[in-house]
Amino acid sequence: MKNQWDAIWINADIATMCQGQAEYGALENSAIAVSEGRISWIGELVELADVPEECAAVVHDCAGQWLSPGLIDCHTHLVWAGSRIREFEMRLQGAGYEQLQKAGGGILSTVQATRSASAEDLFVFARKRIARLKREGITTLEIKSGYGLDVNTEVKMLQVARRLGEEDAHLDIKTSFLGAHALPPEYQNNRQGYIRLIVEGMLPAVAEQGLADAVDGFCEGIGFSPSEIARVFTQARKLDLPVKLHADQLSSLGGAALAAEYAALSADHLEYASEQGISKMADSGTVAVLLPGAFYTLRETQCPPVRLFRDYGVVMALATDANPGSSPVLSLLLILNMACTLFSLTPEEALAGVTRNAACALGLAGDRGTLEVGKRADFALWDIEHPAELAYMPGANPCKGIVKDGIMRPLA
Ligand code: DI6
Ligand code: FE
Repeated sequence: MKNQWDAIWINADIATMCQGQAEYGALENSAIAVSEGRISWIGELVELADVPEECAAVVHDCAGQWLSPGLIDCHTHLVWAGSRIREFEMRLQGAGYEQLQKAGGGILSTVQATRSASAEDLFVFARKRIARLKREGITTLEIKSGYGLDVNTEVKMLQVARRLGEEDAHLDIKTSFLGAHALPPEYQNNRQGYIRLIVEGMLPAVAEQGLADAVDGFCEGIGFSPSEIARVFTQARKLDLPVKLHADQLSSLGGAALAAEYAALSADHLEYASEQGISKMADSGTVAVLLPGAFYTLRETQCPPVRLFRDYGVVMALATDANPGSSPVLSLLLILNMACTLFSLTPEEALAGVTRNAACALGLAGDRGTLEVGKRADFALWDIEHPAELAYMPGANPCKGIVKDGIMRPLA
């Protein structure tokens, strides 16, 4: 059939990231065809039934470049106002992250600025950050609320995150409601009251307006206890929202096990996760999202238990954790490098962490994260000799283009 496909990319080496095949699921001298935004054919060029011009309406010659699935940043806090530069300087002079938080700085200083900012300002600030991330081949990202801590500002943040996705044809955005991020100043002596506000006020409002794709929490000494998070998660599940958790980042509170009990999509950070918690994550299929940008910024010394994740078959994803305090990182490729250098992931594990496994962490594995027939035609083009280079040379940015929903998009 002539022109059975909308477009085809030929002369590419393709890291499909499909499991159980060659390293990186690699196909050399290959082609990928798309129709109506989905992958309709993928294989070696010699297997094409006809010359490319007869197969598809548009032919793109990749001239030997590599293709990979569009990258996915599955954990960010990209919507915020204000500046934490002073805090950065104070930390360099020895102040601790937890100490600054307890003194009313840290997350709470961003809360104050975010409450005061207009939705329009928040949108403009976040769009600029996203433009930087996108240059490195990102086609899907997640954004959390959590700098509002009152009903109106949490709703405002999530509306901004939704609008960022709606107004950008090159990018899909998933949102997470993170009301349980910190105790706001007006509830300093009323923890139970704040949890009640989340459960009875914020969650129903967010669910009713369809503003969140998942519910997150910060289970930590400076955040919320496992029993407080459990109340939030119970309500989330009642409202049919999946959960995820900032777990065991700075101390071992049993966050990994708690996340698993609620069949969380992911548990994130996990430096202090216990073997028992990891075993439960394996049973519940909860993804371990590792965030080396926060580990690096806070000069942590305890690495996440990568060997145990491998032994138990817990899938590992990677993300920037882009936020103004603990991970002011706007490069996902730098995160690949950090994951290899700091946490000893292999470059292949690192790339799987921002493609196949990041899709799992967002509940999108059936739709994206690997290049195979039927999945979304989201991919990135790279000027590299081998996919390991994506983790090898921070700052190099070899991204030459993005295809989103089957359409070539110029790099910003
Ligand atoms: N863990 C983090 O790494 C960020 N939030 C969280 O729960 C930090 C957010 C911030 O410092 O502004
Ligand atoms: Fe985070």
